[in-house]
Amino acid sequence: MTRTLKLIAPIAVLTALAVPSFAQDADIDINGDGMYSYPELQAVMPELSEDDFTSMDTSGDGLLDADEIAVATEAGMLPA
Ligand SMILES: [Ca+2]
Repeated sequence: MTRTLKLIAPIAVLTALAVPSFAQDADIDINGDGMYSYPELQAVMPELSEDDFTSMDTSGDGLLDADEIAVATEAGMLPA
């Protein structure tokens, strides 16, 4: 193992532990609640319209949970 890998490996483990079991992207989920809000998504997808978000938010609670994210990703509305 190279010196660089020895440094990176523990960080990778910590990152894996910090991610919820449904593995949302921490770069999008700014507040770490495991769900994507419209502002969080729009920060990384500026072209995302509120209508697009609403169509992905099937429960209508204003947040995309793991199931809604999975469905939207399958449908190609969110990057995998
Ligand atoms: Ca929702």
